[in-house]
Amino acid sequence: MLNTQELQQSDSTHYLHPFTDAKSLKKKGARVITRAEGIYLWDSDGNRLLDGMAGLWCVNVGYGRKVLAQTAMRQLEELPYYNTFFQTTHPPAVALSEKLAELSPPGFNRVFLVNSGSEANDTVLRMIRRYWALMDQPQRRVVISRINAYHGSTVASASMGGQSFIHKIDGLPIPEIEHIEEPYWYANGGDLTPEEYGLKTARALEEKILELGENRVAAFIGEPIQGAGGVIVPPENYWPEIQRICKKYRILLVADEVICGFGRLGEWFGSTYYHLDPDLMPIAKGLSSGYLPIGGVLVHDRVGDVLQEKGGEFSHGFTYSGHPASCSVALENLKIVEDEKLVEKVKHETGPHLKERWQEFNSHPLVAEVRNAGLLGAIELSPDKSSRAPFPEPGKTGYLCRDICFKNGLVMRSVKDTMIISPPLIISKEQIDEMFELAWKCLDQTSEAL
Ligand code: PXG
Repeated sequence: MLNTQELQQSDSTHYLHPFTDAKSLKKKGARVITRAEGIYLWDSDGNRLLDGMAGLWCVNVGYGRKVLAQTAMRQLEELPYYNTFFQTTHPPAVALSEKLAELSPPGFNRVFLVNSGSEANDTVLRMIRRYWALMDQPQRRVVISRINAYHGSTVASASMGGQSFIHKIDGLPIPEIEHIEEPYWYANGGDLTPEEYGLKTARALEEKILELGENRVAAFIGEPIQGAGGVIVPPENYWPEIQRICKKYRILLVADEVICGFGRLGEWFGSTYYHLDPDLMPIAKGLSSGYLPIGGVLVHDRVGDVLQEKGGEFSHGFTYSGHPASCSVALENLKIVEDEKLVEKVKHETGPHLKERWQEFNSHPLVAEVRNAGLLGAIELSPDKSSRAPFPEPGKTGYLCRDICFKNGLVMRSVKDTMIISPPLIISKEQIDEMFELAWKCLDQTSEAL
């Protein structure tokens, strides 16, 4: 086995990292993670880290689940691969689809399986357009999304995403994708109350629909809580108003459940948490807790019946759609979530405990706002608590704090100057306390360093 330095050397020579400045990484050398157990990671020098991000918002059942490894092994021995194209199926794809129909809100009886959240959202775009073509309204092609949304990194999903630094690179978005203001009261709400701002940002959807012409609009897409954008918990009245507008203009509502799905908010779906009635729900991450890549689009009967009954081929799919090993592992992962009552645990035990502890950050001099829901949390850092003022160099303090967290054995991510967490759903109350105390210490050290 190579030592840390050799690994870093080889890594920077041969491996191009996602969302990374390769030049600066070459100077520093990548952090090398070698093993994990429960909510903890270990690096190649033996340092332990509390993983406050569950990998990338995905390792919901925690690390080291032997049963998931054994399930993959058994499936790989029995049927390592077969496709689900050309009128073929296999037991793992059938079993997982049936299970997802059982766990999903009423009316969601079908799923289209893919390998990631990005593929799920590309599928969403094509499915929406196929639906409207079958409904004899092919001119309904525009999808409305939000500034600072994250829906993936493929061309279509990045177009639906609303991060301008991503769009700039490639001349995105592709045509017929529009963006409206996000419900980010802390950063953009100014003197409005959160409720006034919630209504304003939701009404932006109606304005956009009227501007485009209602018969051109196919769908609205949003994450129940924006994750990568900075754990943006919308004002209470935001989603009810969005839902009302979608129903009024009969446009499809797509709830991107890639992060919020499978218990993150103490419900099986973020849509349930917000009492939404979506038409499509892209899923990934917590579906398999990241043990193998898999995603999907959950389809409400309102859309699924049309796709099935009207006939004709949906010319879309991936070699590994419904991969047998991924399906088997996802199914076993969902069994763990059910058997260990992880969704209920987040709702009644760890979610409320995190909320209580997280509120304490309000008294920290560097913190201007805290937000949380279920096992998602955000801390807004500011040089002036009372005015919610940004730092003169946005993002620098967040980076500083993130590096201090790593040094202290905590993975807490920064999005500009917002610190965010999304720990594994197995985290205990005592471990939440440990995470909180570590985070507090890191905020203190950040203050001192400033
Ligand atoms: N939708 C949402 C809401 C996501 O958060 C995707 C789709 C795309 O999923 P895939 O599996 O294609 O990555 C995501 C992914 C970050 C970060 O830095 C977030 C994601 C991925 C990578 C990094 O917060 N979210």
